[in-house]
This record gives sequence, structure tokens and C-alpha cells, in this order.
Amino acid sequence: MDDKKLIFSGIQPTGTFTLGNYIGAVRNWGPLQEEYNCIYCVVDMHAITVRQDPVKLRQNTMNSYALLMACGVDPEKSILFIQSHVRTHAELSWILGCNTQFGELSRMTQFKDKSQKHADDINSGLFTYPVLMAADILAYNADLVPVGVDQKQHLELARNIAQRFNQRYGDFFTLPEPYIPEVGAKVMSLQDPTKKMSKSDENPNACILILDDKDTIIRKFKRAVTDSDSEICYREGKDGINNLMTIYSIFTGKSFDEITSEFDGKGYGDFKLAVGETVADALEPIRTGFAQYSKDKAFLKKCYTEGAEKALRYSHRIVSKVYRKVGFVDMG
Ligand code: AQP
Repeated sequence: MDDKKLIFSGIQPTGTFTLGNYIGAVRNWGPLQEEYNCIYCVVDMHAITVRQDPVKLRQNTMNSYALLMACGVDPEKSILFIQSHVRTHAELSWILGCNTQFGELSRMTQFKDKSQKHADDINSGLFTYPVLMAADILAYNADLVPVGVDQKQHLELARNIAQRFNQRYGDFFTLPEPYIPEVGAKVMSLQDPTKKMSKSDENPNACILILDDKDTIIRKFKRAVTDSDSEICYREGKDGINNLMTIYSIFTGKSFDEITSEFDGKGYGDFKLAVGETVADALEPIRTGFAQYSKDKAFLKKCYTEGAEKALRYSHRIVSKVYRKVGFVDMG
């Protein structure tokens, strides 16, 4: 690779991507390819920190791969692969885990949230999730990591782990920077706008899935929880409307003031319909692209196999240096 900065990001195949995943992360992945060297992956090893049906996980992983292509990630321009195909992630994760404190991991809010949500299965993978995420990034010495705001804490931990390793073993890892969009870094649930929109939300009306059809998208927006006021303006305390205004602004390019003027004298019903129609139309090309990519299994296989080969070649050089630094004996 040349001297362009290196981007790394991943997404879990825990279901179809939501509008939150799209706005907060994946939407930017395509355009970033023009300016950076990009490495993207479907993080199936992260997904099993929560119990998964194996048949569904395999299907969701393939679909996520095709969906990333439909969202504009081009395997010719980026390295696009499936995490479990590249063994260096797990190898490096072990070493980084030995450089991570129990106390640091205990402070992670995602661990606290997820262990409440999955109280019957608080497995150690859920606890060490951020170490594997640090390995994903550091195995490539990535400079920038595009994420939504919910992943900022994990990224800070990755930097701390890298810094500690560098102090112990000599400067080696690049300290990765978060790349968080200014608008849309946290898209909220349509049913509880104080909570982030999540793929695994049990209430199907809480999230827009990017493969939902037009009618479903409009119906979900029509049902979005707002407030008892009637003014369409961005203001503290109007979480539901603020969320819808953010989404509308992203897809139309309009400022909040312009949106307020556009809907002056109109009600929430008109606004919700406009948001629904705009989002559905904007996502239409992704639905079409996905239908094409997901049909062609042979092409998908070729892409993810080549992607894994490239990712392994790249990360192996880095991880073998880490092995040497910590004192493992060369295999010869
Ligand atoms: N609501 C959101 N708003 C903005 N960005 C978001 N992201 C997730 N939700 C939002 C960003 O999407 C990227 C991929 O996320 P992930 O699949 O790796 O994990 P997650 O953050 O745990 O996403 P979900 O949808 O909430 O998954 P589940 O329900 O399985 O836990 C990340 O960059 C994330 O910041």
C-alpha cells in the first residue's frame, strides 16, 4: 500500500443493518475509499458474544457482506473480508488481553448494557469484546476508525492498550483515532428516542432496517414516538422530533431551520410521512444492489476469499512482529 492513511472498521452480522448502522458508520465507508486505504470486515467473531443460531449467523454474515457491497464498499478498492477467516485477529487478541486490565474492561458501558440484556449468558467473550476490537484495529496499525458514538469508549480503550504495549515493548502500534460523523453519530430508536437504534431491538417498530420495503419504512416512521407538542423544531426535550429531523437533514441536506420552515403550519403526520418517503427513496438503490449481489454466491465467495487472503498477508506481517516483541520463539 502507498502512504495514504489507513482506515479500519467492522460491523456485526447480528441482523440486517439498521438506519443507525448506515448513518453512523456504513454510509461513509464507500466515500472514504476514494481518500484512504480501507480495510472493512464483517465481525462474526464479535457476534457470538451473544448467543446466535448458527444457521442464521452464517446467512446473516453472507448477507452483511453483500449488503456492504450494496452500500458502496468495493472489494477492488478496499480489503473486504469476514473476521473469522483471518486468524491474526484472535492471535493478537490474546496478547492484547494480557495487556488489558480487568478494571478497564469492567468500566465498558456496552458490557454493562449487554450483560443486563443477556443476564443468563454473561460469557467472558462479552467481557473481552473490546480486546478483540482492539486486535481488529491494531493488527493493521490503522490510523482511523469510522464508528458511531456508541463505540467511542471501545476505541479509547484500544488506544490505551496500544499505548501500554508501546511502553512495555517499545514503540510499535499506531494510536488509532475515531472518525465519528458530525451529524447522525447516534441515531435513536423510533419507539424510545432516549435509546440508540439497535439491530437486536426486540420491537421491530423501533428500528428501520435498510432492506425494509417502502411501505414498511413509511409505516414505522408514522408510528415513531414523538411528543405532545406540535412544533417541528430541534429543541432539548424533543428527542423523537430531534431524531427525525436529524435523519431528514442527512438525506435532504437541509438545515434544521430549513426543515422548520418547510413544515411551518403542518403537523407531525406530514413530517413523519416526508421523512419516511425520503428515507425509503434514498435506500432504494441499496435494496436493488443487495438483491443482485446476494444472488451471485460464487462472486461473493471469490470476493471474501480474496479479501481474507489480502487481510491475512497484511496483518501477519504486523502480528509476527508482535510475537517477536513479546518474546515468543520464531518457528524458523
Ligand atoms: N444507532 C446508531 N447510530 C449511529 N451509529 C450506530 N452504530 C450502531 N448503532 C448506531 C454504528 O454501527 C457500526 C456497526 O455496529 P455493530 O454492528 O458493530 O455493533 P453495535 O454498535 O452494537 O450495533 P447494533 O446495531 O446496536 O448491534 P447489536 O444490536 O447487535 O448490538 C458501529 O460503528 C456503531 O457505532
